[in-house]
Amino acid sequence: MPMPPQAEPAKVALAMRPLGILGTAATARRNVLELIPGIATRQPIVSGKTGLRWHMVMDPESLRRILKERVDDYPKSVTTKLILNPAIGDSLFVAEGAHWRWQRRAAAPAFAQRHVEALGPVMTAAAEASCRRLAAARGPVDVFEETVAATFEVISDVTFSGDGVFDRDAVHQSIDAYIAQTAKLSLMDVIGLPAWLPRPGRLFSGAGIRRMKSIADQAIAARAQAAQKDGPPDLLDLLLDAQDPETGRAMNRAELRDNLLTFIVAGHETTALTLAWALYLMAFAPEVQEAAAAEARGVLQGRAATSGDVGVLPLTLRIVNETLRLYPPAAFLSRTAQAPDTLCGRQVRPGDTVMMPIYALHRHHLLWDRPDAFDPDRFLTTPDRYAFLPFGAGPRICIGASFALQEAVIILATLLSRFRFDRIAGQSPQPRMILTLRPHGGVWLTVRPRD
Ligand code: MNH
Repeated sequence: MPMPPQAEPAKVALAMRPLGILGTAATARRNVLELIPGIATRQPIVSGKTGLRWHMVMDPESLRRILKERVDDYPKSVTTKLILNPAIGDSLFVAEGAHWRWQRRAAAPAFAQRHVEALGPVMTAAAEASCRRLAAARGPVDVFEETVAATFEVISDVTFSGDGVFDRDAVHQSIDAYIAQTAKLSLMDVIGLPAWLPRPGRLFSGAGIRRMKSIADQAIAARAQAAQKDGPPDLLDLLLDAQDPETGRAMNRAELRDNLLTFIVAGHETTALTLAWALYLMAFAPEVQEAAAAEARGVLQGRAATSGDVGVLPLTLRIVNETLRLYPPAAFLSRTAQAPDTLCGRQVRPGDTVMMPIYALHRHHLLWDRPDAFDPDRFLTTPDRYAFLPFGAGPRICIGASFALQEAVIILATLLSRFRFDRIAGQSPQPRMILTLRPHGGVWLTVRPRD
């Protein structure tokens, strides 16, 4: 049955009036994104005080200053580190200064274009496996659950490929439990809500994390002892060989493990979300889905996509970019200012929290035409560099961006070439931020094979 057309895909109800401290706490528990004032999509900066002084910055020039020109004055927020430290130590994602720099230099070659391309077959195999699961499904499918399965397969294969000791399910469960337990409280701290307000789940048990670490440790030890392994080098091989080109320092076992876990945590749910929101948008805009399916079928002729196809699937890539604009998985980045500064004429003091609500930046009325509408063709022209920040920018830009884009295009094109995805009446995912921007309620779609 045809669905009545809807003007805009799912969006967050931004705050239309000041929330006060208790209102802020209640909202933060439900959905951190609802703390963003509606005016953040119309003004370049919004400042306030909820215990701490904070600024939400949506002005591209100021974002360039924070992320690039004065990056040392704006380290990642204290809270970001508190949340992530127990799981991933002082790895690449959270380290600062010299300790960050040498890890970045050491890890960079592993994410160079030719290595990412060499990992293509793992992504193609995951796309094939996903097609097999979808072909066997009866009735509605939560495609987010499916894309998480696919991207977790990719990330575990490229980190611990061929290691029997690596227990995928156990690691996956530990990560999920950790995120569920720690995430919601995080933003309450970022905006400086008083400590007496109850935080959900503060007293989480570290058992899951200890288990995850010990599984990774065993896999690393096994690999370090193993003789030559078959196939192209994976991320573990590359990190085992990695050295800081300037100092020659290599990673010790704990640093290796923390960084591999960082890649697993940072690299699978984000890409799964991109794919799930993209499939939701395809069901929402069937004409775009038909065009993308035609593109994929023309290029692939029945086979699954490979890294070599990414350059000849331009509509698929535009869809991925437009999905990252409307539903950026990292919807909210934050920093703690170290030095006095002026942003958009506002005074910033040391200790102020500087938030970059990527969700609001990507739907800003001064930067985008019809910002809430789904229109992949807006990416026929390149947007302002600092108006589109799904992967951040500057020296701390996502190290896995081209890995993620290649993976998303390979899996999306393969799925669209073989299946049609349709909405189900009454089912619409709500974007909610729990560390990442997730579809609350899942993305339930009907999935039908194409002849
Ligand atoms: Mn990723 C940093 C988004 C996929 C590993 N990632 C970042 C940042 C954003 C981001 C935004 C910068 C955060 C900040 O400045 O505060 N990452 C994404 C998105 C996807 C993604 C939207 C998928 C889509 N990321 C991946 C993949 C990997 C990965 C895949 C690895 C396999 N990301 C990282 C690491 C960092 C990072 C590591 C930290 C880099 C640094 O600080 O030097």
